[in-house]
This record gives sequence, structure tokens and C-alpha cells, in this order.
Amino acid sequence: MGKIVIATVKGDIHDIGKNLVFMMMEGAGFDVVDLGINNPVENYIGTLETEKPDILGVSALLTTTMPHMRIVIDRLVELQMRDNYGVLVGGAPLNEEFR
Ligand code: B12
Repeated sequence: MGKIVIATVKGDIHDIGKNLVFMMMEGAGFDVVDLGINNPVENYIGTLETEKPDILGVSALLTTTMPHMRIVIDRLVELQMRDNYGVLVGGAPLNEEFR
């Protein structure tokens, strides 16, 4: 089905929801690379370069760590990598407006 890299952002150790998403995607036939919790932007960029996935999945459960999603997206834009991936964001405090 494709490949997804999924990770919880820097400063955030919540991973139950991310793991459920990862298991469901694996069950649906995706190759999943899970970076776990507390990932600074460098982890995302380095893994995208080595794994070359179709999708990047980013998880945050805290209002204080949600802004790190913006940092990840901004870095992708800066490196002209943003158009290479679909990006999924998730986590209980997110809404459509934030997305
Ligand atoms: C379990 C939990 C913990 C566990 C986490 C264990 C773990 N391994 O994940 C522990 C005890 C460690 C914890 C710690 C903390 N927590 Co906590 N925690 C929760 C709790 C009760 C449930 C979260 C959860 O797992 N839900 C179940 C899963 C299945 O749902 P989910 O995560 O939302 O995931 C679903 C979707 O969001 C989505 N999704 C999630 N990620 C992704 C990613 C992608 C790509 C996609 C597509 C979808 C997706 O799909 C999932 C399936 O539907 C919530 C309260 C709540 N009701 O949400 C508080 C909560 C998130 N925690 C909170 C807080 C404050 C903390 C602490 C700061 C507490 C403290 N003072 O130490 C620390 C944070 C430490 C840190 N640096 O991260 C607050 C956040 C408040 C805020 N405004 O930000 C909450 C809301 C509780 C509260 N009401 O105060 N926590």
C-alpha cells in the first residue's frame, strides 16, 4: 500500500494513539517505520531521507508540543521536501483548524 514514517513530537511521550494508528496501517498493508516518542525535527528529516516513505505521520497529545508539528512542516518546506510526502497529523487536542 505504501510506506509511512510515524512519530510523536519532541517533548511528548504519549504514544498509545500513535501505536494504534501504526498497527491499523500495518494491518491495512502499509510498511510502517515507527520512530517512537520525543522526536526532534532532525529525526524526522533524517528518517525521511533514508526511508523515503510516501507518508509522514506526526502525533502530539499536549497543547505545549503541538507547535512542534509546525516546526517539522516548516523545515520540510525550507528543504523543499514538503511536496514529496503526504503528511498526517493526529492527537486528541488537534482539530481541523489546526490541521
Ligand atoms: C495515557 C495518558 C498519559 C500517559 C501516556 C502513556 C503513553 N504511553 O502514551 C502518561 C501517564 C505517561 C501521560 C503523561 C503526561 N500527560 Co497525559 N494523558 C493521557 C490520557 C489519559 C490518554 C491519552 C491516550 O492514550 N488516549 C487514547 C488514545 C487511543 O487516543 P489518542 O492518543 O487521542 O489517539 C487517537 C487520535 O488522537 C489519533 N491519533 C493520535 N496520534 C496520531 C497520529 C496520526 C498520524 C494520526 C493520523 C492520528 C493520530 O488516533 C488515535 C486513535 O483514534 C490523556 C487524556 C485524554 N483523554 O486524552 C492525558 C493528557 C493528554 N495528558 C496530559 C498531560 C498534561 C500529561 C503530562 C504533562 C502530565 C504531567 N504533569 O506529567 C505528562 C506528559 C509527559 C510528556 N512529556 O509527554 C493532558 C494534556 C493537557 C494539554 N492541554 O496539553 C491530558 C489531556 C490530560 C488532562 N486532561 O490533563 N499521559
